[in-house]
Parts: sequence; structure tokens; C-alpha cells
Amino acid sequence: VVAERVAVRDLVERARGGDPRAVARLITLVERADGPHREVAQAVAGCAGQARVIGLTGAPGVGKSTTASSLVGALRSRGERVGVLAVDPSSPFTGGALLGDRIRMQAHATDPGVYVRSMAARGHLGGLAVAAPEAVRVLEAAGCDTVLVETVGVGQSEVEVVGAADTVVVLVAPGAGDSVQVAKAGLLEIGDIYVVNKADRDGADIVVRDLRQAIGVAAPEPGAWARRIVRTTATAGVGVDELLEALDAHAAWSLTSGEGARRRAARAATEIEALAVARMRAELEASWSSRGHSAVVQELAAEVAAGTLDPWSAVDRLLAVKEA
Ligand SMILES: Nc1nc2c(ncn2[C@@H]2O[C@H](COP(=O)(O)OP(=O)(O)OP(=O)(O)O)[C@@H](O)[C@H]2O)c(=O)[nH]1
Ligand SMILES: [Mg+2]
Repeated sequence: VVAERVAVRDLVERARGGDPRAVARLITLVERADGPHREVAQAVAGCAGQARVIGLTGAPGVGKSTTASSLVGALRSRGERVGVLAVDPSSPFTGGALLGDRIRMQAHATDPGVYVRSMAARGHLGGLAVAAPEAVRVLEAAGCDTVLVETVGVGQSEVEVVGAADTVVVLVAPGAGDSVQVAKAGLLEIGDIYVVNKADRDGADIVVRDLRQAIGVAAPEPGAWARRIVRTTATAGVGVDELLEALDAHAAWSLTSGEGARRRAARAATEIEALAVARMRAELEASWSSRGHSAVVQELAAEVAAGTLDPWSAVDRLLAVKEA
């Protein structure tokens, strides 16, 4: 453990100095969560809140990675250091997303001011709700001014991960079913900025009109953030300046309104709760397995299946076994 602590401190030091391999190694430690991840957490805790975290979400293929890549370009020309996390909650592997993102991020592949990384859940305690913000802190420790978090897909856990960002960007594009998907996934509630990408295609106007209607941009409450809709053609870099301007406006509003601080606290609360529940579950399972609980579960299950016991009472008995 002592050796690991020293190694972690050394890694964090190298990450601070901008060594991309050290950053990659630290994120792997965070992601796997079976080594000195607590040392990593302690070492980078002080860096919390140093970067602005921008979440990008939307249906598969809508243009998140392409948009992220052009944003990276714009932020780099301001001299910022940028991190990109592509998060795939549904996959245990850092697989498919990575390949496409590597291609789309190729323009930045040799830029030492850009870190691109894919992450999957991989059985982390508390899942990506814990691992993703920890990885963000690693990137903050590495001196990133902005971290872009892109999720693959639009399921519940994606919304959770991206919803924890300082600014949430929801992307839509002309194409059948897309606005339906957005509405279904609850993305109409979480977006601070809506990007209608692929504006070079037919139907972009209709998407803008539908969105405007759906999110009611016309009438924000006094002092509230007026949600914006930005059109982009990410492949050509068109609209990226407007997107960046909207992002800056939201960052400024977050600061003056106190919403930024509120979100960060909420994000930390989510992390703590996810970790606590995961730890309790692990402790419970460990205690059960040491008491042969699977036999007890099987007995109870037989009774529930036979209709001689209800599942609530079965749990009462199961927990009584644990506490006994
Ligand atoms: N015509 C057009 N095509 C675009 C635009 N933006 C992205 N694309 C294309 O759409 C495809 C998907 O783009 P990505 O950026 O990978 O989309 P994504 O949302 O990251 O996709 P996943 O990560 O797989 O969910 C690629 O072939 C892009 O070249 C655009 O503005 N116009
Ligand atoms: Mg992508």
C-alpha cells in the first residue's frame, strides 16, 4: 500500500506536468477501482472544480464526437487545455465508441494540450456515477481548463452522467424519430443548450421549430437561464463559434446565479450516495456469502414461488438472518 501511494503521488505529479501516459494510467486506476483508486481520489480531490465540465448527449450518430472535436479546436485556439471523456455506461468494455472517436479526434491526436479518453463501467463500485466525476478530477489535476464529457446513447445512466455537468448540451439532428428519442429520454428537461446539428441537411428548420415549441425557449422565468438553440454543421465547423458563445454565456450565468455552485454540490451528493449504496451492497453481499445466504434465498424463493410467502416478508426474514 505504501509503495502504491508513492506510485500514485508520482503519477499525479507527472500528470500535473502534462504527461499523457500518467493521466491515462490514473484514469485506468479510477475506472478499474480494484487498486489504489482511493489514493488517486485523495490526491486529486483538491483539484475539484478547476475545469468547466460540458456534457454532450444525444442519439447515436447525431454528431457528438464531431462537435466535441470542433469545440476542442476552438478551445485550443484560446490556449485552453482540454480533456474529452467518452463515456459508455451500457458497455463493460471501452470498445466501439473509442474507435469512432479516435478517428474524429485524429486532428488532436498529436496535440499535447488535449486528452481524449473512453470510459466504461467495468464493475466500478457505484458505476460511472462515481468513476466519471473522478476521471474529471484527474483531468482537472492535469490542468485541463475544460472537460467535455460525451455519452454514447441516451439511456437513463447517460442522462445521469451528463446531467452532472456544469453545462449540458443536447444534440439533435434532422432525421426520423430523433426528436421523439430526445423527448423519451428526458433530454428536454436537462439541456442548457440545444444543438441542431447537421444543419446542412433538409429538415433542420423543422427540428428547430419543434424544439422551440417543446422546450419553450420564449418565456424563461426572471433570472433563469434562457435556454438556447444553436444550429451547427459540425463536419464543416459551422456554428461552432455560436456554440462556444452560448457555452460561455451559460458559464457566466452559472457563476452569477449560483447555479454552478449548486450543481457542483448536487454532483458531489450524487457521488457520495452512489458510493455509499454500493459499499453497503458489497458489505451485505460479503456478509451473506459468509453465512451461506444463497441457501437461505433459495428456501425463501421456493416459498415465494409456491405462494406461501410474499416477497416483502421474505426480505424481512433474509435481513433477520443477516443481522442474527
Ligand atoms: N452531414 C453532416 N454529417 C455530420 C455532421 N456532423 C457529424 N456528421 C456525421 O455523422 C456521423 C456521426 O458523427 P459522430 O460525431 O460520430 O456522432 P456521435 O453522436 O458521436 O455518434 P456516437 O458516438 O456513435 O453516438 C459521422 O459520419 C459524421 O461525419 C454534420 O453537421 N453534417
Ligand atoms: Mg461519439
